Amino acid sequence: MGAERVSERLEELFTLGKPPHANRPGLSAAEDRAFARVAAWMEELDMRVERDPAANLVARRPGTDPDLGEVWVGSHLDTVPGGGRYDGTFGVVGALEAVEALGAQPLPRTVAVVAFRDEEGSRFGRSCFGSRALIGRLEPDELSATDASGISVRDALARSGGDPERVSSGWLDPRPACFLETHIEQGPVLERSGLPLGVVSAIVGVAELQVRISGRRGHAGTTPMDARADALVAAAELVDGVRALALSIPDAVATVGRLDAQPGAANVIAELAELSVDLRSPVESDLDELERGVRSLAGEVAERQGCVAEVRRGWRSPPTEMSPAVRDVLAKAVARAGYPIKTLPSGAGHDAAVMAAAGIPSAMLFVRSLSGGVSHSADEHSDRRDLRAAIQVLSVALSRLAA
Ligand code: HGY
Ligand code: MN
Ligand code: MN
Repeated sequence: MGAERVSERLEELFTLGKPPHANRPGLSAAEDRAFARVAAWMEELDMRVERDPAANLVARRPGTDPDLGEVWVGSHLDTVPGGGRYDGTFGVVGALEAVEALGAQPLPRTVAVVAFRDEEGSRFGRSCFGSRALIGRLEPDELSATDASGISVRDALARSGGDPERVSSGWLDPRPACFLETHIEQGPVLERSGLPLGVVSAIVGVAELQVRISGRRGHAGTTPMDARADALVAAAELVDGVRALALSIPDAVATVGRLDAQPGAANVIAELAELSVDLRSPVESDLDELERGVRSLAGEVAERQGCVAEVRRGWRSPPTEMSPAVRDVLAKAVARAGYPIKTLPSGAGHDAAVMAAAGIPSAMLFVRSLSGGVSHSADEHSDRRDLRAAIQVLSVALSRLAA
């Protein structure tokens, strides 16, 4: 029971998407398989399992007083390409374990375990699809966005059992009383501190941009160097400039994770370069400065190379404080389990930031990531004893919040 079963389940889900690492893109058949397995585990707990219009899973352990706001706990089941065993997945599988550890004690509030769809956003370019849909924050063009093979969110959502006609309206009624998410830290702080658990103070602000640089296609051999409009050269200058911009702002980070050049032939000058730019800062004004900087830089480098740049914002989540009241319940549960209380910010984005943005008091419990905190990698690893500690603390916190 407990951490042993959680580790087995994490391993089983890990193999659902072409090992040797996890590949469960949002709204994909692999993510669907993970959702089906988790739904079965929820049903084994006699929970009332529902799928909402975003194809999120919500499983309820009924409380004795249905008029009281529900306590929600959960995370996501999708992964980045080549992801690990724990990111998101532990937050759902561990939550089920924590609910089971509640036993049969009657609690006034219903406890709901939620698995959100497509938190990573790797496939369609926007993060937290499932939780944003829940709170009614999808972008106007969200359903028409397509993946690299031209499949739209609308079609993928329908295939995954969601309802494209109802997904844009939001359905946060009745509103949960609070939301808890347990997640691996994905960083080195807890490991360096020698601590198994941490309570998150705030979640970093994230802005996801897409940059499109248009140049002029030409022959690699016959086009003089001073007669080119090379989109890939402009993109290369932009990648370097984005890095320099982040280095100039304390605590900011910026990443160009994807760069596609067309036509992508060795002997043709690139006519088009498309880049993803992921910007993060714990300070809202710095996130604004980062975004302004990227926009002006894109224009400059494009002009220098005789190209044209377009910058589009995919999604933005402001820096988000966690609820002091819910954090305090978590902290007391950590202390009661005999661990020091370590508070730390999250450099990763999470569904908890979306829930908090909707005004739902939210908090996060971090589990130590080992190996320097490596994540978004098959090398992601957390110790079974730390998982056990997180499940124990989460269960105590749930029993307090549902009382
Ligand atoms: O990118 C993130 O911070 C999260 O893993 N989606
Ligand atoms: Mn992630
Ligand atoms: Mn995650």
